[in-house]
This record gives sequence, structure tokens and C-alpha cells, in this order.
Amino acid sequence: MKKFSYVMCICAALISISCNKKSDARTNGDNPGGTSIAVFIPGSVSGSATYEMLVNGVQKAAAEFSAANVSVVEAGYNQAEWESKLTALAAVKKYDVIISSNPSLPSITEAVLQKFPNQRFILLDAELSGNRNVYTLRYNQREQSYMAGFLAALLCEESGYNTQGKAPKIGLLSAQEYPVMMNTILPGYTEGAKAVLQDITVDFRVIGNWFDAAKAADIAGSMIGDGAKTILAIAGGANSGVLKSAEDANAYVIWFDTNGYSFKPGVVAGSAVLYQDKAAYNKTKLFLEGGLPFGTAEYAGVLEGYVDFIEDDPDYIKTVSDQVRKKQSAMIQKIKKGELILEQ
Ligand code: RBF
Repeated sequence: MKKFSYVMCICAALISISCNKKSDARTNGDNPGGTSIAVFIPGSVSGSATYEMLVNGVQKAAAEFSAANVSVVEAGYNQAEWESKLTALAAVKKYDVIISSNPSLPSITEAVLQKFPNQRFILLDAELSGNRNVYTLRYNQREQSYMAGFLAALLCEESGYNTQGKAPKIGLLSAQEYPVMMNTILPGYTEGAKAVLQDITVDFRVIGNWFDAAKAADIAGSMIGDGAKTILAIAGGANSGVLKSAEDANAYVIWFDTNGYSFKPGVVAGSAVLYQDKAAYNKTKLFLEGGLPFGTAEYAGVLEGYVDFIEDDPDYIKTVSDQVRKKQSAMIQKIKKGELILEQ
């Protein structure tokens, strides 16, 4: 009898472990008993800061769990192929979760879920609520772009444009037009700039893809020639072309998403960043522990520690005058203290 209850106890414990495991991650043939994660890159990892951070964060979290493995799948730059590639990934029914990033993923994911309703997704830099198998995290990009625009206008003001009889102007060069760009980033950048110089204008131009550095260099050169001496570059792999033109013409570039000062010291004058590596790590870890709230759409900004402006980099201190850095810093402190609220 004693032996029987002992065996029953062990059986109950094993069933409980296997149930817990199941509620967290389904098992599969390639990784029996483990958790398989696919990172779906809508584009290419190299040169795209948000994707590099995504891969690093997921891999770091998975490394802490011996039974977790990660496959990175690059879908390339042809956006027309993303839905079929994501569908194919779900169709193998091998991955406990597919993790991806960019604001176009929610609608593609919804289409995939029509065919594979049990596939789970973690989407960063994206928003979709109310789907039981999808978790999303969106960043406060009004704050991020406001900080970039504020600095761009301070640099414009310092350049003495008004003593040369010129109108104040800054630039934003984007790879493509997309809703977050048009409804949040461009307005946030303009708003930050106008907080410094009310009559400033933003020269907004579009490349048409996320990889053509030569085209980006041509357009940036033309923007600088037209009077925009500071350009915010949001073009992934094409950003290197903006750096090249700015260096040739003694202009400045504001970097977005990651710390970019070292890419061209003296040219990159600001870095308004997202800590997507931290988000990818935290959310993957939570998933592996079974605690990620699928079905919810979270939102994080400066106060939550996911959006920031890098002020302590030696190249920032060398490139930007004391006077401009002090004004930029005072604005950042207002956001950090909750005195300047930039809700999205
Ligand atoms: N950002 C990149 O750095 N590289 C990319 O290849 C890239 N592709 C994108 C494709 C689409 C359809 C959309 C909507 C955004 C893309 N982004 C890309 C932008 C990224 O999600 C984010 O908005 C910007 O990096 C600014 O934070």
C-alpha cells in the first residue's frame, strides 16, 4: 500500500510537470521535451538595428533554458512574400512560438492565424490586442522622435541659419511611408523641433526600400543641398548612405533605434533609442517561464525603460556643444520626471 501511494505520488508529479510544460510550450519532434522558437525577420538582420536587437535578446533568453532552441528565418526585403513565408513557418507546426518585429506584422499574423489558429506569436514594435495567441509590445515612438527632433532643431538654431537669411529646416529620410511613420514618428519629430523653433520645417523624403544605400546617399545629398543640415535617418541597411553624404557635406545625422555615434563619430550627433534587445530578452524569458500574457498589447516608453536618448557617449559629448547638450538634457529630464508627457 505504501509502495502504491509512493508510485502514485511520482505519477502525479510527472503528470503535473508535463502539464505545466504543455501549458507553456508544446513539444515537437526535433526538440523533444524542449521549446522551439522561430525568429521571423521581415527583411534582413544585418544593418537593421531593431532586428539585430531582436535576435540578440531572444538568443540570450533561450541560452538560459537548456531545453530551448532558436531558429532565425530571414524573409528578405520583398514584402509581398512575407505572408506566404510566415504561413510556411507556421505550417511546419514545429515552433512553440514565432517571434517577430515591425508594425506590419499584426495584419500578416492575423491572416496566418486564419489557417493555423494555434500558432503563438510574440510581436515587438507592433500592436494587436485581443487575440489569445498573440502578445505585442509597442514603444512610445512619439517620445523617441520628439527627442530626435528637439536636438535637430537645437543644432539648426546653433548653426546661425537666421544670420544667413535662411529659413530653419531639418530632414527626415525614411525607407518607406508606413502608418507609424506618418502618424507618429514624423509628427513627433516635427513636434520636438517646433518646441525649439516654432517656424522650422521638416523636409521629409522616402527612399522606397530598406537597403539601397546609394539611393539614400543621393537623396540625403539633395536634402542637405536644400538646407536641411541635420537629418534623422530611418532606413535600416540604407542608413550608411546618409552617413556618407552627411560626412561629405559637413552635415549631421540623428540615429534612431540604437546607439549610432561610433558609426561615424563627429557626424552622428544624436541617438534616440529603443531597448528592443531588453524587450526581446524579457518577453522571451517570460514566455519560457510560462508567464507571458498572450492576448494583450503592451506599451512602453521612457518611464518604463524602453525608450531613451544616449547622452553619456564620449562621441556625443565631443560632437555637440555644451550649450546644446544642456538644453537637450533639460528636455529629457522633463520627460523622465513626468513633467513633459508625450502620450501616443
Ligand atoms: N526597420 C529596419 O531597420 N529594417 C527593415 O528592414 C525594416 N523593414 C520594415 C518594413 C515595414 C513594412 C515596416 C512597417 C517597418 C520596417 N522597419 C524596418 C521599421 C521598423 O519597424 C521601425 O519602425 C523603425 O526602425 C523605427 O523604429
